[in-house]
Amino acid sequence: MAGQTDHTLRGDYANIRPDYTVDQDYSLYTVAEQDLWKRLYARQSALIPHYACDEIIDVLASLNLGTGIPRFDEINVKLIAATRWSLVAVPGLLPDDVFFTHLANRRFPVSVWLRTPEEFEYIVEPDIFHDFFGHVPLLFNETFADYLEAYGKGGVKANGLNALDYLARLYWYTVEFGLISTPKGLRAYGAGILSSSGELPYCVLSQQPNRIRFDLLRVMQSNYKIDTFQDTYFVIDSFQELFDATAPDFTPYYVELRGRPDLTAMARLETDQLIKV
Ligand code: HBI
Ligand code: FE
Repeated sequence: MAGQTDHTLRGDYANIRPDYTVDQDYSLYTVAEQDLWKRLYARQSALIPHYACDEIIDVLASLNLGTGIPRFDEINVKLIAATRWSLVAVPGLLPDDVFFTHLANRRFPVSVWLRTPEEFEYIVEPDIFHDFFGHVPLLFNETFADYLEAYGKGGVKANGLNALDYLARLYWYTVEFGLISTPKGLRAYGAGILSSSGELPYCVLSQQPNRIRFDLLRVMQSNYKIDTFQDTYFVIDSFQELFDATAPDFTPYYVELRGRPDLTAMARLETDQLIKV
């Protein structure tokens, strides 16, 4: 999950290492939390076949996450073998520079805590269910895994160029809320969508939101909202397209963006290639 939180952070930051990682102490999860995980998993996996892209459907089937809260070290054996990424346990949201540095080293930060039953339908901050169910499957896709490493390296650089807002938008409209065109129609690949019961059908079926062909500068120019369904989704044709679009050095893009007005999440431009559902 991206987006900053203006209240005190959820999670226990008392025992973090210098890189903000902690240990996943599996014995701390209660029977009630194991049950909540299974209910969350059952709810989302019923929606996945209809609305998620095949890459996610196939990996989820292979990971068998439905039997209980996953053990990071067990998943890491498979993940490292697949794409050389690994999961690191964290207490929750990390400072941008820490987060980017992990991504730049093919480490994905996963929160160790699970939401409360009252948050079954919706949660603002990334809990272990959002991070695992939403983000982990695509880390097994080589092209997306390379994109995310390149994104992290770009983030480390952007930090110095005071361009984090632009990169946060790119993360939001791809990693968190991205859509992809497939022969079966539009499908979701963004983690914020995949872990949401309401937004997963909404993002590909509703007439309400804009759906715009992915354009890097257009994405980085666009604001977003963190606590409602999206007003706009950006649609890629392939993960390769995403990787290629973000391969060049971003410095000239930041110069170009500073000359453009920020756009609201609902904005539409004459130059937008709108996609109808
Ligand atoms: N920290 N643990 C965690 N997970 C995130 O998704 C995350 C973060 N810190 C910063 C952040 N995301 C956003 O600023 C991204 O847009 C970079
Ligand atoms: Fe996320």
